[in-house]
Formats: sequence, structure tokens, C-alpha cells
Amino acid sequence: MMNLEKYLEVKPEVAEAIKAGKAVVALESTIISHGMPYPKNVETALKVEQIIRDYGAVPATIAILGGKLKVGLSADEIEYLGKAKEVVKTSRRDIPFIVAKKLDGATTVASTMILAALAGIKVFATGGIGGVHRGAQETFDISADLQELAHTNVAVICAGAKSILDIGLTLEYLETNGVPVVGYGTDELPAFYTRRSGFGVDYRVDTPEELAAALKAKWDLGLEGGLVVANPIPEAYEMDFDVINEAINVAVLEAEKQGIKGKESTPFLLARVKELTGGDSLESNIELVYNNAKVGAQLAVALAALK
Ligand code: PSU
Ligand code: MN
Repeated sequence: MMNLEKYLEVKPEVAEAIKAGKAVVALESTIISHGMPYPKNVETALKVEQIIRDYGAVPATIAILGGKLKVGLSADEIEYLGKAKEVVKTSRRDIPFIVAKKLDGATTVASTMILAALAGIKVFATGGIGGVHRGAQETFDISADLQELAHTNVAVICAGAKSILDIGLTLEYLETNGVPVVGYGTDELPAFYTRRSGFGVDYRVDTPEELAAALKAKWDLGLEGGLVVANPIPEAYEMDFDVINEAINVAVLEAEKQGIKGKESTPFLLARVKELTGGDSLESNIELVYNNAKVGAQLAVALAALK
């Protein structure tokens, strides 16, 4: 690609690891700026990086700072992102404008995948992906994350699909776009706060090595696109199915009444669900991200061993 250095700044530790074929895990920043409140967001982001190191991989938190595409942030930069008020939630369509205007952008799953792929990172761990929203038949609210998964070669480890989404339609959309949905140690798709959703996954894997072998085959064969690894929240942190779904139902109705749409929709729902559960959902959210960081690091290590 032409003149990539003009735009892209890869942290030296991350660049060296990529060059040496070592395990690297990408992390997103919308979860920091729009997904969790300060200071929990910063604490969580730093601990996620530590977990990835503990499991033998190098973390690369991704964001846009002053228009620079940053792959790998310092602790100070993470703190800055967690506090700053003017950080723009940045998906694929926003990248050119955030860059040209030299603004700060927090990357979503879609844009984190794009920057990870530009830098040569294959594994990305987060909490939840965007998807087909409830009522999308009317609103057309389908996250750009799903199209990115269709085209960009990065595996995304998440805790399944949140029921702020229409889980069934999200799975249909992924199927149409050739994106495998894999259960990590489960035959059932987890629903973020809960280990169960009532929906099955396409494939179950029980080890990072199995997953790495499938990814290698996918990309060796030129089957472009990503893969969703759905890793259930640890039992100890699981929420009560009815409590969380009641909160989500209330939040979805409020969003509809208040006419919340477009990119505001997901952050609104996340914040309301947190309020309605008295903060319980935030604790669960943090724990499932840690669990995904661990599996992400294990997968990155297994993939590196295959090369
Ligand atoms: N789901 C979560 N937490 C999050 C997000 C989703 O549980 O922080 C964020 C991710 O960055 C995801 C984005 O990529 O929301 C999706 O937003 P949208 O639906 O506007 O595409
Ligand atoms: Mn949307």
C-alpha cells in the first residue's frame, strides 16, 4: 500500500513482534471511550493488556489520535482516551474524516479490524460485536462490524451477541456473508451477559490449536474475511437471564421512544442497561472482556506456532 507510514504509527514493541511472527492481540478503543465509564474503562483496558502479556502475547490497543492511526497505545494514551470528551466513535465510514481533520477517534470492532489488518495483526479480543438490531426490518440498523467480518482477515473473540441485538438475524447475516461463528467450549451461542442464548453455533472448538488450524486453512485458501469466536462469560460472573433481559427490553423501548438511532444507538443501550441493573452489568462486562483477552492471547500464540 502506498505511503502507509504517513498514516499509520505502530508502537515499536508491536512492530517488532509482528515482524518476528510473534503473537499479537489487537484491542479496540470504543469500549474504552463509549462502552464503559471512567475510571473503570482505563483500569479494564490496562488489565486486559496485562492479561494478554501473562498469556505470552503482545497487546496492541488501537485508536486514532490527532488523526494518526495508532496500533499500540501507551498507558498515558489509554488514560487520555478514557477521560477525553471529544473522542469520536469511529467506524469504517468515519476513518477518512477523523484522519483528515486530525481528530481523536475511538475505533469500533469494524475499524479496529481494519487497522489491525493494515498492521498485520490477525487476532482481536473485545467484549461484544455490533450486529443486526432488533427492529432492523424497519430501521435498517445493522452494524458495519458485520460487513467488516465478511471482508477483513481478523479473528474476533467476543462473548457472543448481546440481546440488544436480534441474535437470530445477526446469525443469518453472518451466514450469508460467509463468516463462521465458533463456540469456544460450547455448542450454544453465548448472549454476552449469559452463557446461553437458545441459538446454536456453526462449529464448536475446545482448544486454541483447533481454532488456529481452521483459521490457517481459511486464509491459506484465500477465503477472505474474519471469524467470530464466541467465548462464554465465566459462570461466576454470569447474570440472571430474566433480570438482564428485562433491563434490555426496557432500554430498547426507551431508545425507540426517544428516537435514538444510528451510531448513538449501541452506546445508549449499553449505558441504560448498566443503569437499570445498578452497575451489575458493568462488572459482568469487565469480567467477560478479561476472559476474551485470555483466549485471544492463547489463539495468537497457537497461530504464531503454525507459521
Ligand atoms: N457491544 C458491546 N460493547 C461495546 C460495543 C458493542 O457490548 O463497546 C461497541 C463496539 O465498539 C462495537 C460497536 O464495534 O459498539 C458497534 O456499534 P454500532 O452498532 O454503532 O456499529
Ligand atoms: Mn447501528
